[in-house]
Amino acid sequence: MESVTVEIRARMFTPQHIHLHHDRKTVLRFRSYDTELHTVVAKELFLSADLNVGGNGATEFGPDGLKRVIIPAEGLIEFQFTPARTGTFSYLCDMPGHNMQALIVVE
Ligand SMILES: [Cu+2]
Repeated sequence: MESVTVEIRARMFTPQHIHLHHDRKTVLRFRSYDTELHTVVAKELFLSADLNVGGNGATEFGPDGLKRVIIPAEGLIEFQFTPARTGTFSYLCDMPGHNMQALIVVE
């Protein structure tokens, strides 16, 4: 099982690029140190057939399935999934005014 943590501080995802492996079970955590809400919108990741979302976030669903996960202030969310495709995928926080984006590289 691969385990990766992305930290959120001052409206920034750190690190900006993470590397995951195709077909390897993965736990991807987002830990926020900010005192405001953030979200994770990660379309490619959300398509994973075996996706499980844990932690203290709030999931929001649209017609196409999971739309975003809201991370509370100083919260932690966790995605368990198996990357099904290689490639470079961007994700973002879609809170108004937040200019937060980063990359997942699956090799
Ligand atoms: Cu944000």
